[in-house]
Formats: sequence, C-alpha cells, structure tokens
Amino acid sequence: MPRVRRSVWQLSNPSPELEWYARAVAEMRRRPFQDPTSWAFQGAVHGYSQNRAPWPSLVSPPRPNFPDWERCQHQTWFFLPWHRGYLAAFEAIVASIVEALGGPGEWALPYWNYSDGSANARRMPRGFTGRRRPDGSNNPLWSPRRPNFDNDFNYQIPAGIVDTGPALSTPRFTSGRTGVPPGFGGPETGSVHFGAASGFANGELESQPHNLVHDAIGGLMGDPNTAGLDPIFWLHHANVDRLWQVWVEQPAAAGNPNTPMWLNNVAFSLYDASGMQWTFTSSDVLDTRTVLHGYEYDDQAPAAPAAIALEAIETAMAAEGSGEPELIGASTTGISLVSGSARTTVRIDAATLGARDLLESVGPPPRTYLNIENVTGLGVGTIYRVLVRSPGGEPVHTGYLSAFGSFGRGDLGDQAGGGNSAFDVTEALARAGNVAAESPQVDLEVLFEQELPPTEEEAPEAASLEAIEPAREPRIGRVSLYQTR
Ligand SMILES: [Cu+2]
Repeated sequence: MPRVRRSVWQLSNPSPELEWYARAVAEMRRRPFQDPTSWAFQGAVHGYSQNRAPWPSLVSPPRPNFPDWERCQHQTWFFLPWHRGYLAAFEAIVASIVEALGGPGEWALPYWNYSDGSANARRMPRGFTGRRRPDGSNNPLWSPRRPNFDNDFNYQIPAGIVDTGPALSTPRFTSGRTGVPPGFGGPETGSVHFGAASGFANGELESQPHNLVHDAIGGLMGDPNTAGLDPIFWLHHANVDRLWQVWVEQPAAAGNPNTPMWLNNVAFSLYDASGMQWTFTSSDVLDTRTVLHGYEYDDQAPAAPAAIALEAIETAMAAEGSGEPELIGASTTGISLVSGSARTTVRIDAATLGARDLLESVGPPPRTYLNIENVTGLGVGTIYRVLVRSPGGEPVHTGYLSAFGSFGRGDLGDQAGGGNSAFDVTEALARAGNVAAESPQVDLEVLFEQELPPTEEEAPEAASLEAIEPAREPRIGRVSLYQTR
C-alpha cells in the first residue's frame, strides 16, 4: 500500500504526523551539513549561498559546494519531476528517522492546500507558528523569518495569490512558442538550475500558486537559496506536486510530455534514507505509487467542474493551433520599480486590436499575451500586481509578477540577463474596454504595483536576512504584446 499524504488543515489537533515531523526535523538539524540526511544538506540540494543568512552559521568554515548542492530545477519543464523526486527522497529520510525514534511506519508528508476555500486554508498551518511549544521547548517547525506571519498572527495569504484556476486551466504541459506563456509545466529546456539566467519563464503552476506562495511566506521561503530550510517548504511543495496530479487527471488536459527529451534523457541524483545516491528521470516519477516507497494524495480528483472551464481549455487549444504569435507592440525604454510602482505604455495599431472582432466569425479568436522581459533585482519575497489600462479606461488586473527563483538578487542576479514572465491578457483587454476607433494607434498602459511585502514595519529577524548583500535596483527590460492570428 502506498503511503497517503493528507491535507494538513484536516489533521487532528495535535496531530501525530506533525509531532513526528517536528522530532525528525530536530534530529536532522543535529546532523552535520556533510551528511546527506541532514537538514542543511537537504536545504542546500535546493539552493545554497554563503552570502545568505543563515548559511554562514550552518556551513562553516565556508567551502565550495558539494556537486549535489544547488540542483533545484526552475523555469524549466523539469520543475515538477525534479521536485517530485526531491520530496520523495526527503519524505523517505524523515520516515526512516520517525521509525528509528519509535514512531509509526509509513509516515507521509502532509500537504498545505491553501486554495480549498476553507476557513483556515490561507493561514500558516497549526504547529508551524510559535517559537515555543506549549511545554516551553523550542518548536522545530517554527521558522524565524516569515515576516508576514510574524507581524500578524492572523495573516492570511491574499486570496488572489492562491488561485489555482490559471494553472489548472492551461491545456498543455509546455508551449514551445515565443511570446506565449510556457504551459502548465514549464518551457522545454535541458537541465537548468535557474532558467531565468537564460531568459526562460516559469510554467503556469510554478508561477501561481508556487512562486507567489513562496513570496507571501517570505523570509527563508522567499529565496530559493534558503527555502528548503523552512519546514513549511515541504508541505507547500507537496501541494504543488498534488496539483500536478490534479491537472494530469483532468480529461481536457493534454497530459505529460511524451518525448524522450523530457521522459528519459535528463537524469537527476538525490539521496535516499540511507544516504545512498538515487538517480531518476521524469519517467521514473510519473506514477506516484512507485516513486521510492510510493505515495498517494487523499484528494487528487480533478477539480470541480465549476473551477475548470473545459470550454476555455478548448478555446485556448484552438487558438494555439493557429500559428506562431506575432509581436504587435513593445515599450521603448526600461522600467525601474524602485519606488514600488511603475507604469509604461505599449503603442499598438488600433487595427490590430480591432481585428479581434472581425476574425471572431472566421476561426478561433486571436489571443493576446503580455510579456515582461529581462526582469532583474526584484528582491526577496516580492510580488507586483500587473494591470493593463486602455486610454480613458480603468486598470484591469492581469496577473502577478513574482521575485521567487527568477528575479532575485545576489548570486542569481549577477549571472542573470533577467527572467521573463508571460500572461494571457485576452480577457483582461476585453474588460479594459474598446479602444477609440478614430485614432490609428493606441497607447495601452501597463501598470505595476507592489503587493508584497506589506508596507508595515518588518520583523527584526527579517531585517537581518537582508543585511549581507546590497539590494539591486528592481528593473524590467521591456514589456511587449504578442498576438496569435
Ligand atoms: Cu518552491
């Protein structure tokens, strides 16, 4: 029987699952960083930087990386399979420690479903808040650097950020086309630690809710080089992994890639519970019941019909089949976000926008995509709301720009030409209103407004996290619009 991963907010209170997790985390923290089953080693497999707290206190004296450190896959179609293997290996390590400590066999990682609409869903799960436990001992599941949750015990992740609709209604795993969002799972690449360095964009699930939840938690979770050190990381990623399963099981989804390039040609190495190297490819992790010890989720049914518009998927697939998208306009200068908000204009031929209505009767309506290119230096745990406005109209929300894993500063920023982000803005433009037909050209406004971190004072621990490196100016290279014909 595969073990069962359960929803953390539906566990009993107190729950044996979290109690054993806490004890195992404490045990892993006692192990030296050179030990693959230690807390520091597991965190470093995802990301590591001697320039980021708390690494200098965990890895001392500073030394070059182990070859197996800094392996996490982002802005690539290996994001989902790599993290699935990473979670399974971590779960195996925790489970074996739980057993060794006298706990039950078959311990499984709970998942944090922040999107199910229940009363507590968007709050930090019970057991992860509070520096001390009721008996006065240190709480191993607490992390000292979650600014939003530290400042306000009742903090909830903003609802828009945990919306899984955009990801789950994406028809294809990867798109493979310029100017178009790269699909549910991410762009076609080789093995890349951070694709943003090469200008790749996040897949839909990686963007939202994955990246945005990292940002909303902030602190260690806000930076891929420290994220694995926060115990909540693993419950967040279990939910992301579950959402992959939910997407795959939707009848209208195109399913996982079936090319050997994704299935078999790129292998990854991790460590199992005994500290032995474990090598796997995507094809090894497609059936969750056979990944290492095997697991299932207590709820991996396709989302309710109301949440997933099958017609929208069909429309999108029809539009996708209609050829390469065309660049229809772009901003002419770079954009600084240093003040927390910014705006730019993209000049477009009115005829291009108007063509939408004409073509509707002939074939699938064209779709329009907003691309945000060469983004650098956004900082740790930052989110910008992205809006569009037609002349004389009201701003319409189109999506969020996240700093996580792509546009951070420091180690990444130094090598990165900058990350890209792309949104389907067809519906947003329709809502932004029809554009005056008299003028041959239209200046469409694109606005950026900082959503996170909140403007209130940050916890002192959060401030210490920032101290090691100077901030880089947050910048966007260019904003462009592409349209299918
Ligand atoms: Cu993550």
